[in-house]
Amino acid sequence: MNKKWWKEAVIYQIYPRSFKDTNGDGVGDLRGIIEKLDYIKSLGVDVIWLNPIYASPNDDNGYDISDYKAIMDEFGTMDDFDEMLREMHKRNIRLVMDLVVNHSSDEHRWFQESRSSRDNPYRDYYHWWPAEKGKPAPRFSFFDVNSDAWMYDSTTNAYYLHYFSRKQPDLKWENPKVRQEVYDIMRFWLAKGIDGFRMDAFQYVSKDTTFKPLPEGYEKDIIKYYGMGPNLHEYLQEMNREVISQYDIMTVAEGAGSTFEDAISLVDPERKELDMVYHFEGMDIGNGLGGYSLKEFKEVYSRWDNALADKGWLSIFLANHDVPRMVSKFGNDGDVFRQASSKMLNTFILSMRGTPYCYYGDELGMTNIDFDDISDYKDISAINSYQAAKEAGKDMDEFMKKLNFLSRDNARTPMQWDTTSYAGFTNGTPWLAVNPNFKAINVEVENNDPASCLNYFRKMVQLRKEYPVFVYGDYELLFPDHEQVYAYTRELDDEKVLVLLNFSEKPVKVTLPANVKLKEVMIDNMDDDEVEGSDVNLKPYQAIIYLLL
Ligand code: TEU
Ligand code: CA
Repeated sequence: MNKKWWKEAVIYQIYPRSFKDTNGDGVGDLRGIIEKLDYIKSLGVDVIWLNPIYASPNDDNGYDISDYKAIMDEFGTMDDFDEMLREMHKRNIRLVMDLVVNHSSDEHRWFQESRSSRDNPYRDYYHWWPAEKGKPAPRFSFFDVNSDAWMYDSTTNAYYLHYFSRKQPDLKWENPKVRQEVYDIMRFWLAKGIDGFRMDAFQYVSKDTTFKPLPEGYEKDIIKYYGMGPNLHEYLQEMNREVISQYDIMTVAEGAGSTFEDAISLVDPERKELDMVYHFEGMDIGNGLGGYSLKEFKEVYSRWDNALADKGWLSIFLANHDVPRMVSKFGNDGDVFRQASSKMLNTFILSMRGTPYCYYGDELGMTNIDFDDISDYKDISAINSYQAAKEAGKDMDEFMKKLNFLSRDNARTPMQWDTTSYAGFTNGTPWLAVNPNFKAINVEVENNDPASCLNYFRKMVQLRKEYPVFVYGDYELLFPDHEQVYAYTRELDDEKVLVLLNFSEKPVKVTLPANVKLKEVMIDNMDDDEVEGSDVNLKPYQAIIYLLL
């Protein structure tokens, strides 16, 4: 058992635009985060991961960076940043920043130079395809209306590559100067004392620069064709040698390739690359509108746990800024079951092997928002996919239903602090609508209610901290075919616990195997466990953890 602080940590993810606005412009800011640090500390979490706060024209809310060493004006100043970091460290909270270097903004100085002439010294910082060679073979773009990742630029009669929006040109990692620029950016923030990086879209940075045609249907398996390019490991090992290994930091890759071998290769400590990965398989479950299968959910989490049991480390999360709210997707956000199911899901996240991530607001049981008009949405991916669906003559009712459920804006609505206007997020007009349910779901109300989602979350974090079995213990799945209950044990030395989670709105009885002997309840989201011999009766969405004999 290889102990590490980042394995024992609980991470709290903040989408800064939506957390707390202190100057009335409707946009969250760094001073807002400073103001709320005592609240964050009260959750018991150890690390904050901040979505990008660098200078950006905000085509993709900060994931399009025009200056990696400056703070976005709307978010504050470098002095605010320095103060924020100091205040975090004072409270023993570490800071992990987003490192977005698969692409920059087209407004970054490098790109401005690069596009200005074919012999500019920065030309080779990006991928250019001279038009006299003909149109490059098609490449799918995540955010482009035309789904075309090659954008024609008349200044030099050439196409540039952008996997994301056309304002996010891909950096050319094959150029060693680009890599040195990235290391320089990393050192700049590390010198300030930050504690790690979340590496955005990192699996895509290395490319086969011949850009040959891809087989038909490749876009259905994009990670296989775009991910884990030929030199990725070489770049990571270089980055580790030159930067990462010089500091006591954590590094987490967004995306894990398309096989377990890929995932392990990124985080096998012997290879000296990164510390942990997160995969999309768990998050992609239930992306249809018909709900999801618990059996599949259990199978996916168990398979990933097994694959990384001996080497490497996983991130455990059910939500982030790119997907729906956890309780709306995997729980039940109706009035009756919202609280129970949200506590149940947090019990899951905080009792699995891997580092748990709590997305801001999920400690309160915040839900999806119900937008019905395209003008309500702010996310470039929503707006462009709407445009594309319309042009393709798709069924727009169906499209809007899907968007309503899956849109990234669902998870980006302002944090709900109290019952005053706009949930206490701002004195001005919020950049994105506040969820109308804020009067019931907010920090102030939940602080005062011992049975709230918030207070349960705090209790569950404390439990994880108290018992290392939750961090390091072996995981074993029980009843793999059960369609309502997710049950597993965690075991470390002579400590063994049983986690029972009813994922359904129906009561259910589980009969424990003869070798599982209950000692005592460690936590129960209903404070009411019902045991008869070897049977445990679970209420709808009940979550109980038992210490075993
Ligand atoms: O997202 C990248 C990402 O998650 C997807 O493109 C992913 O590769 C795809 O869904 C696989 O199915 C990151 C950020 O999280 C996101 O907010 C940014 O918009 C994006 O990068 C661009 O920087
Ligand atoms: Ca503000």
